[in-house]
Amino acid sequence: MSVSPLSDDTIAAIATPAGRGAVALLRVSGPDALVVLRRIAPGIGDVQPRTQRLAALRHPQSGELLDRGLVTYFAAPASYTGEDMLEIATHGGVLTPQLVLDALLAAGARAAGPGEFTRRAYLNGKLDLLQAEAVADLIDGRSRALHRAAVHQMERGLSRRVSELRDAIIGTEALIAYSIDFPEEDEPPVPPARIVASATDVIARIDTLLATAPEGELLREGALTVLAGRPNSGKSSLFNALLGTERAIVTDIPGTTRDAVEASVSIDGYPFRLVDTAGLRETMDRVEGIGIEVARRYLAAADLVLFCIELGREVDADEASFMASVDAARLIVVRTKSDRQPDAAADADESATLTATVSATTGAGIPELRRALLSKAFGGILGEPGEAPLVTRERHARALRAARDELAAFLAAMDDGVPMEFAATHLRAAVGALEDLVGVVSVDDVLDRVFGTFCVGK
Ligand SMILES: Nc1nc2c(ncn2[C@@H]2O[C@H](COP(=O)(O)OP(=O)(O)OP(=O)(O)O)[C@@H](O)[C@H]2O)c(=O)[nH]1
Ligand SMILES: [Mg+2]
Repeated sequence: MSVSPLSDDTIAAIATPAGRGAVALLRVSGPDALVVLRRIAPGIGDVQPRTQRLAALRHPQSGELLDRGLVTYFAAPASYTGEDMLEIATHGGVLTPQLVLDALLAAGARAAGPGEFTRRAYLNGKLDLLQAEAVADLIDGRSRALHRAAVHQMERGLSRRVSELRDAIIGTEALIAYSIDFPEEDEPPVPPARIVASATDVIARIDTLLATAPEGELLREGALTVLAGRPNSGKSSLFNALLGTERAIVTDIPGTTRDAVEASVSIDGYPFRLVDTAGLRETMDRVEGIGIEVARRYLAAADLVLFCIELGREVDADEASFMASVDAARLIVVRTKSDRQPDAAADADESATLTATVSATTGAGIPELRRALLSKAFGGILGEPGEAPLVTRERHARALRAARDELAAFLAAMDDGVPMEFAATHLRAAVGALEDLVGVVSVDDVLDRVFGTFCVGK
């Protein structure tokens, strides 16, 4: 963990969102927290750490009474940031918290930037970088699955796993150092095969973690699931059935949906972004043509494509070529309106393509389709969040891949007969990549990226 001198200024922010509410919370952190407090609450008297005091909050210059608030003081280092901190609960609303913040600024505090409290917590060793990101995910997360992953990460699940990998590589370095120290021995004290096996094992463990990355990253935005198919094939009806509300317009007129309609839905706590689109066909209608263009753009970005074809209708050449153009891992063919064809069976599935048969009208097949969506989008990590660490950010995947590449380069160098002490520079680099990931060494631009997206007051 990095050690840095404590900040010399004192920051303040409103930590709760603006708007009507019973209570708002302001936070102050830094060496002058108590000085600032005494200027806005001159009558507060003796302030003990971790006890609350009701205080009259006043503007330090005019002395005007702004509110009565509940003040809690946390003495450094036993606080969220590791610095002297105040939490001041005032009445909510738009004006009161803002006036109290103005008073804090007039009393010598500086307005905090986004994520600055958590940044200080990180710099003071209260959190590592992965935990700080988990705080952001807890705040931003909209799905239960991301929430579970974030709680697990805040409890150091991922940090612990990465530290174990780092320790294993350092162990391999130690084996090498030991071998180099005994150059005269006939038999090397540590067989090279053992060193190779140890590095190979770490690669396998990194790969296990990396395998969660594509799905882990989907937890944040949701799996983009695009409904496509010919006009009138039942896309909007299916969209509504999956959402459980009549969101998209349904008529028997082909070409009803003109623009893409997007909605978020959670299936068993896993997030999906469902998109209903204009039916795909050749058209002279300009508006419909633009809608079809939009549909194609969504399709290019889709994580999953639900391709709708009425049950019992022959698949035509355009549909066949569309299906061939989407890779099977992303494609689910949905045979729709099954209630109209009680006797028809979906064609035998000759390809690897997954087929579902549904009726939006009766709801038949919808639970099965939801399960298919879930396992296609999140199959690799279902049930994982909260139990095993997940890679939920591109930053994590990049660092793990860098570490993996260095380990592979180490093995290749060993294979080429490069002297161990030179090959070992790759191990150092692999350790460095993992340390960047947890934030053992702090690189300013990494910090800016991590904390820049926070809200003020966190
Ligand atoms: N019986 C029955 N009719 C359905 C079902 N799903 C859709 N329909 C009917 O099929 C017609 C077209 O449905 P939509 O959902 O608007 O089809 P679409 O693919 O969105 O059509 P466009 O937006 O024009 O491309 C409507 O008359 C729906 O009532 C179903 O499961 N059963
Ligand atoms: Mg439609």
